[in-house]
Amino acid sequence: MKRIITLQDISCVGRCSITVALPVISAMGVECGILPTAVLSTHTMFKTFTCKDLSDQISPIADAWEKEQITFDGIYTGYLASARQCDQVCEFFDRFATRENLVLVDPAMADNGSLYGAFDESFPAAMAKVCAKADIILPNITEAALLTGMPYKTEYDEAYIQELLEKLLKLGCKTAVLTGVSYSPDQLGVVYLDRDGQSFSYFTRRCATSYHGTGDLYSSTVLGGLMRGLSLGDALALAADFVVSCIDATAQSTSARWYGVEFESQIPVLCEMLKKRLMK
Ligand code: PXL
Repeated sequence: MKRIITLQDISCVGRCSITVALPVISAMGVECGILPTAVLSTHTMFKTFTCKDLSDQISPIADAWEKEQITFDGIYTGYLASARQCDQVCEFFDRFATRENLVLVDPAMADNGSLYGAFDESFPAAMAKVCAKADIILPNITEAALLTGMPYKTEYDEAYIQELLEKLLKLGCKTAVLTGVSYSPDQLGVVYLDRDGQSFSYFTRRCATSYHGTGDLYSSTVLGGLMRGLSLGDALALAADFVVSCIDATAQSTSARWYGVEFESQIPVLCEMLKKRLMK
């Protein structure tokens, strides 16, 4: 069984980061180790939250793993709490990334044109250094604009997306995947470009409501799919279909949108979708 390590926060309530990555990646048949970078009462979209920074734990934990010769088939990072943590994650890559394993970075820091509340304007430059060391990065359009210095647009054409992707590759990563791309009101999808000039896109119908945490759900599913041997295109498509199915399942719920999507009921659907793609 493949083993991955994910470095991101634990938001105790609110379905994001580790509370999404762990169940989803495990359900996909991949061992999911965690390195919690901070513990928050909830994610930062709640009005009141606590945050205990665990930066001082990253290096001793890494030391212990190195001594035990623990290795990972994948390293997956999400929300990081500070610029210092971005530097620590870069050091972690230097120690644990190899030619054989996969480094996937979701630069979870912004959406809908603005940075998350906990960050200041210097943060994207720190996250860009993390992206530089990745095999695959998965920003949304807001994050891509902040990482590249390009303007953020809500109305755009294929040339804008292509330019964003090319500038993302210039950060140093091998493959850039843009999420939340839409060329028509009823569709939403992903587009990728890699260093060899290969590209791919996949679109689903656009759901009426958006929920917090779907980015984390998406990235976790992509990583799980890749670890199970799917091609990047198949993993991206599987993750998109799964997120749509989770949003559909949540649409009847009266729970507020910032509690995330009810992915729990869709885990059997995910396993079925994965099985079908593996048999293709
Ligand atoms: O879903 C991304 C995320 C993860 N962790 C924390 C967050 C957010 C987004 O707001 O606040 C703590």
